[in-house]
Amino acid sequence: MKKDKSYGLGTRAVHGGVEFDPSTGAVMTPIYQTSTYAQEAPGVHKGFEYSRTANPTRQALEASLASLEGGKFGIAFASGMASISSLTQLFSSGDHIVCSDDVYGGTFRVFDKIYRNFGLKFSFVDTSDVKNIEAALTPDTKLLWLESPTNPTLKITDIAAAAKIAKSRGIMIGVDNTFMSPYFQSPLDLGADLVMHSTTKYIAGHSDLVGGAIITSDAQLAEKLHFVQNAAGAVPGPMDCFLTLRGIKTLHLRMERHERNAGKIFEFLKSRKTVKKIYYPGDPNHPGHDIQKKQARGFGAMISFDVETLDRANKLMSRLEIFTIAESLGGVESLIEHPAIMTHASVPPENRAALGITDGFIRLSIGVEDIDDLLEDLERGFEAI
Ligand code: P1T
Repeated sequence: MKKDKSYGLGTRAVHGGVEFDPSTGAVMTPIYQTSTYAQEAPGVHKGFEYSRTANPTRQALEASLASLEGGKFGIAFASGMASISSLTQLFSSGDHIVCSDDVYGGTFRVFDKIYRNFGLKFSFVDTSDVKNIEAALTPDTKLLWLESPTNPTLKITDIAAAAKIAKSRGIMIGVDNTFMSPYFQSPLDLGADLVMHSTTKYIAGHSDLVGGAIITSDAQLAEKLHFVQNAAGAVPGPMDCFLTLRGIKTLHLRMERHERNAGKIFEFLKSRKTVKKIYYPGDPNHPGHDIQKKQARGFGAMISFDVETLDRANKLMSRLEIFTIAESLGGVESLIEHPAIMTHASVPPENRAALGITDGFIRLSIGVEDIDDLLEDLERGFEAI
């Protein structure tokens, strides 16, 4: 299929980037489980030399991801973190990066604990108020890195407004679109230079692999990222690329169901007295609700809430039968987790406290199960507290 933005997202999910296998006509992209490729004579080959550099299954995935995000180039990596890390390797000692303050704990960790040691400088600011972005910029700022919604407090940043600020200063802007998936949000259309995904999550969708990708329409940037992809080598294997492609084919169906279930669960949580605070962009009282409505096509299926104490959080979580206590998100199954102990343990306690990630703070990734069963499960959990 032509990588044509005029096709709907569902059609692009099913067909985007996929060419029938030229040698057999296989409808599904084969798993080219090979590290190397025979050459007729030194330097005479069919475009593939070594699978770190290029692999047909990976190329199909990269084309599919580019199609989904409405970008020209997809560059796949071994994980979401490998994507962020590879991007960061484009910068040099002394460069400054402005990053949303509430990001996935691993993103904070790789910036703070690894790339700081290489002389990169970071400012973590609340980008949901774009004035804070402006205030954090320095003459050395090279990248503005946003998550919207953020993980785990689901803060919303006005991506178009942030892009305008970055563009006016010649600063690159990247958006981690993991929580929304390309189904709900298209940051490139809002002015971002690049979009990143942990494809581990909604894109692959079945909690059976770890992967990542960056999508851009900027040919120069894509070339630089391809260089890092090959030179540093954090590439995904063909089997994982195949599984991701397979997952993508139902992205639109899954996202609709994820979101519908999340809306019902939000209503349920609202009715519970023991819930002190709910974090969900679909909540009309969420401070970023209107921006979310303007810049995205839905609210996603991540909800966080606060039950005030660790004891309550533990009691609630351990009583559940369908929600599994586990890190990660975006798979078909519902997950529940405790960010302070689990996904965001690498964020210093004082930062967590400032963000509201308390000991009673719980994060849900709402799956695609039957909603009545999910509600009954939560009811069971709340009975315990
Ligand atoms: O796990 P990995 O594929 O390396 O992706 C890292 C990552 C990047 N960005 C966001 C927004 C993420 O949520 C993640 C991974 N997050 C979890 C594992 C989690 O439970 O939040």
